[in-house]
Amino acid sequence: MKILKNGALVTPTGLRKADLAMDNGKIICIEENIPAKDGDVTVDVTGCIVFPGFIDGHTHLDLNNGVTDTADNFQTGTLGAVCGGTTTVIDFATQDKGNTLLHALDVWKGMAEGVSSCNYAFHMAITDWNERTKAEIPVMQAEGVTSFKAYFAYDNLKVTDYELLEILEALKPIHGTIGVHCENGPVINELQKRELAKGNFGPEAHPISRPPEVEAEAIDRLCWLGRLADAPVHVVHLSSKLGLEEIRHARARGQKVYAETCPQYLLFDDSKYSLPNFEGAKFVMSPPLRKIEDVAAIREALLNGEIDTVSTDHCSFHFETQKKMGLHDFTKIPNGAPGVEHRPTVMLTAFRDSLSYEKLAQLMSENPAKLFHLYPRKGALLPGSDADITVWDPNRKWTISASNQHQNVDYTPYEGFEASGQVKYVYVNGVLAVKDGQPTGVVAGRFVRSKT
Ligand code: DUC
Ligand code: ZN
Ligand code: ZN
Repeated sequence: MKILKNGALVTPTGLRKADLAMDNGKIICIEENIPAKDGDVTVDVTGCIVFPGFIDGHTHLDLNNGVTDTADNFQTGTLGAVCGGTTTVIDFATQDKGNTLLHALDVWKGMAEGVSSCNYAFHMAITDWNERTKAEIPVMQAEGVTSFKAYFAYDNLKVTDYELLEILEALKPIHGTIGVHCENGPVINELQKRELAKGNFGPEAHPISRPPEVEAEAIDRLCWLGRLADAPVHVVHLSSKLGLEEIRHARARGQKVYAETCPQYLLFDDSKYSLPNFEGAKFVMSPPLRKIEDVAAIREALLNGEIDTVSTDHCSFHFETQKKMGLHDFTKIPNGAPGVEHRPTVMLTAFRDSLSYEKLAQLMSENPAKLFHLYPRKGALLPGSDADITVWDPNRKWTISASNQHQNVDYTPYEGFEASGQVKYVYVNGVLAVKDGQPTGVVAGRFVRSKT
């Protein structure tokens, strides 16, 4: 057995000073003063906070966006994840048009298997809705995939409103979850053309072509379709005050609406797009960064308990060789930014005075585990749960930089961020994967089946 001694444990019932014993990949017990027997390994974690391993419910690893591949594949992305304290990523397996969901799942499992330093589960992105796809919904459930994704934007990915209604209805018998990318794609296509016609080719035009109204309109549409289907809905990467107001309206009329946001929408505003030397391209993601008032509104919603999960939308592209594909046309800048390695550090630092450790554990571990049907196997320090554990030393100071990150990308949006605290140990299925912030070299990640 391994015994973590004298930590402050973030348990589902609150912070508790205790020891934690693990064996065979599971948490065995949590008690004061667990005695060590012959052969047991004890690790003193005095002064540290012991979290259930963090879960990033929104990553895009090994994704081809139609033009280029993400900088991070499963090997590098999960290495970055685990070094930052994330023990499970939930990535998006994406259906090819004309192909099956099962095929997409096989492809994504093949990319992740044997190379992942943290655990992985999948959301299945539905891009081709038809009778065959519909018949595969129970097949996905049997395969351990109960969470789905749909897009209202991106011509190659998006479904129609009526298709989304049918998808919501088809997921009800399996109690599936669906996260939706809420932006009005056809309107964005035209707004982009307008900006280009005006001679606006730089990253500053990106947020103008995707204003908050196109997010709010799509959130509103999703909510009404959810009501028509009598089904809960999940808004991913909420970025704007207008979008938040639509969620409030739907909740006020009694609907179940889950909301995810990401650290970038809590920390940065759209002034980043005016950085010199094309640096704004580093922040070209969709939805875009918003105005200061939006950042304040999303922060307030986080503190009020209106946000369920904080994940990253990690979708990394190198600045020099990939982001610069859009040097003369902002619509050609690959959309997305890295974040999987730094979310826990950034959140635990930025909100250390305003959110409790318990609340941060809910946002980054417990709630994604519950929403995506992995709880209590994941997302909790409880006897019987998987031994996915992140030991956080709140007293270490360090500075985030591309030069000290493990994810495979030539920049980080958090360059220069002064962190209060650092990941000390990370256990993945009971195996020590990170020591003093550095990887041990063990590749212990496994596919995690979700179960409704
Ligand atoms: N937006 C998405 O919808 N997906 C990946 C990256 C991004 O910026
Ligand atoms: Zn999205
Ligand atoms: Zn995404």
